[in-house]
Amino acid sequence: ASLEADLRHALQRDELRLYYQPVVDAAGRVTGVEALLRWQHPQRGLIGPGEFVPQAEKSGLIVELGQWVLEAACRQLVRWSEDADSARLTMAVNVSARQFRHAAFVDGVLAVLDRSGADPRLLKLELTESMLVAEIDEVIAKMTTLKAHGVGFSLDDFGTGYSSLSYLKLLPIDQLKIDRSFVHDMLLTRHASSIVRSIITLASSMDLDVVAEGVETREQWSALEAFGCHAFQGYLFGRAAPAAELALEHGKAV
Ligand code: G
Ligand code: G
Ligand code: MN
Ligand code: NA
Repeated sequence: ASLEADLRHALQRDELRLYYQPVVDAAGRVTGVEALLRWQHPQRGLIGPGEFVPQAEKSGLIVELGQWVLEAACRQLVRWSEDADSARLTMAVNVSARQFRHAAFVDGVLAVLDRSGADPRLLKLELTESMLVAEIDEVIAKMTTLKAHGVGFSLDDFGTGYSSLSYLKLLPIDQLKIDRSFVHDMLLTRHASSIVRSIITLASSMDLDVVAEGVETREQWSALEAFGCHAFQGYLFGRAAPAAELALEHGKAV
């Protein structure tokens, strides 16, 4: 069967899974997670999003798939809210371009929040720069409606796209996520190091939070900290894992 047909069945057969990667503060305490989609394929085993999200974008199935991700993420938020140790954890959810542009996107997010009872202030939607440049008025309108309900927005993979600073100013963004390619190179090249420093300075001057992605070493962690970054994600702190395997006590040091 084609991947497309398989993926459609995956939704019906409940083969999709959310894995969660921790986001930590300066002390290495978990403050939230990013939800990362996986497909538990009956024959092929665990499949990463790189192998099926682009295809789902092309076919339009991403709309349904993205809605499933939001549902599952919000249900998990509610489960965590029932335990004092995990009650304030934030949940970042990746949103694809086609999903965001869909006319029913805002209503879909609000419906999931309503049905699940999840706290909208704990939900952060990750958008990428490239999806925000076209039809900017509509983009701003959608973001503004969701923000009015408390939902936050991050710009994912920041620095790799095309966004101009004037767009950045127009968009009601809360957070920039420094792309992991810059973090990877920041102690190897001055070029990457100055890009990282510039993003942190930019975020600070625009009153945006900043998260460094792909932190793999203590040296990167310290350098980022010295530049003024106080939120981190990466293998140093933990890989994405099913909820049951995460050590998520709020305040637990790495
Ligand atoms: O988990 P992994 O590191 O393999 O993720 C690879 C890419 O897939 C990342 O760029 C991530 O943004 C994307 N991705 C992961 N989960 C989702 C999801 O639920 N929806 C969308 N649209 N993209 C996702
Ligand atoms: O594009 P996005 O940030 O949504 O994708 C997250 C991706 O980054 C996932 O595929 C995840 O597995 C990967 N990732 C997370 N932490 C690290 C890390 O420390 N190093 C590397 N190389 N990849 C990471
Ligand atoms: Mn992301
Ligand atoms: Na990213």
